[in-house]
Amino acid sequence: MKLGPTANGLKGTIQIPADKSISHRSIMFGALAEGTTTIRNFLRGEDCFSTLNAFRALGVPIEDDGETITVTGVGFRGLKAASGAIDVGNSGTTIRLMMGILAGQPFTTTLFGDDSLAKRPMNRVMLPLREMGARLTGSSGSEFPPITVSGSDQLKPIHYQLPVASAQVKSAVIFAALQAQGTSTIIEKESTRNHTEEMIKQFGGEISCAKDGKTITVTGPQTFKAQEVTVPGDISSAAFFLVAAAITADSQITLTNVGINPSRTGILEVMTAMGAKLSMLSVDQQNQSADLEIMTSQLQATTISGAIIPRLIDELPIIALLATQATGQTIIKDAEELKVKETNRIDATAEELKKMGADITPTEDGLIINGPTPLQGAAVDSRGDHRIGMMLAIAALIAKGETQLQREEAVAVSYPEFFADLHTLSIKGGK
Ligand code: SPQ
Repeated sequence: MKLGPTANGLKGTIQIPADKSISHRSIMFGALAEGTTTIRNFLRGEDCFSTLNAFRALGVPIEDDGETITVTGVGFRGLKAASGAIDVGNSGTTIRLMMGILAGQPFTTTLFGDDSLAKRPMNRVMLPLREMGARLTGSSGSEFPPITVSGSDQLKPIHYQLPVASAQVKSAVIFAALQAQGTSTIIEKESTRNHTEEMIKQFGGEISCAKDGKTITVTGPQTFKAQEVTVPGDISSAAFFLVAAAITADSQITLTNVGINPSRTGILEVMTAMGAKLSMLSVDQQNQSADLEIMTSQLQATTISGAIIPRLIDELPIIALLATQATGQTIIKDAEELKVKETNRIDATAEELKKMGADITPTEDGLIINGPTPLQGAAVDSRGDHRIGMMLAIAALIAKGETQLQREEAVAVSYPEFFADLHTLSIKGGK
């Protein structure tokens, strides 16, 4: 796909698509609840359809009228063995959270995905689930998908200290603990997104989180009651346009209904610290959402490390682009988890942005970026990673000359309307 610089900046208002993490979990909790759950504003991205189809394969009736998803819950004891292996595509969230759910089921399931998923580490989930009594094996004895889960309806509770800061590992262990006999304690390395915990409460279950924010206690077995869920917009998708408006001249945009769960808002803190003219309007505390307004900004470099990293982990590629336009040296560290995402996002970000002239150096656990640096159009590649693809499309807006983006279709994993929204903001001045 050919992309060029914006002529007159970005203007207008768009509604950001639904949160991917919450959309996955709303199908899961709907399936595991008793009664009929309705999901409005479900993310119509490929990853979330992987979860939806996986639960259909496990015997859960799910209707989609194009607007609302209706899940007829079967409860933890109502899932049925699938007739074949389940394809979860590109979705790490689907495979890891489902491993936790399937660990407590008295049948065997095989989960597989695309070439990218086949390289993502699964020991982080398999080890605690084995300790709880489930049998899990990876491809040819490895830790990589396809993963075969032979569950047990006699799971033991666990006391588990997470070796990595990962909401997916935490969630998988929580899903297994909800089916175990007794009380499990899960201790996080750093606090990560808490959508699983929030949804347990929303669906009538119980889970407690100690004041330190890192120690979770959950007692099984539990049952859930069906709910009406409305998914807020995804701050990880909003991030691309927040950065786009901040770094392009003559821009002022508003992104409506963006989720502002505090476990996800690290990007807003970093952008504000860097000098971005960013304001939060119409805050809806009940639904944890707000409209975000942003305009062209003078940016200063910063250092990003420690506890904030899990609160902006998926935004680091687009933050790296932001840093190429900030004055001074930006240092990103403690982000080694980026190496095991859909691509090695440390290498992918550095190598692709270097092709456009950025001064960016990969390190063992992050990136060092010097700015401001003018970018030039180049032939760049999403490498099949949706977040790398969207970051490069935003880079093209400020690059001199034409950018040729390869494998742009990867954006459909989390943001199918991305190019349409980009067009709306660049050409038409908003919907
Ligand atoms: O689902 P997937 O492919 O793992 O998605 C990513 C993404 O960029 O969309 C990561 F590649 O987001 C993860 C996120 O990085 C979604 C997620 C969740 O919904 O629980 C948690 C994070 O992953 P992790 O490994 O830190 O738990």
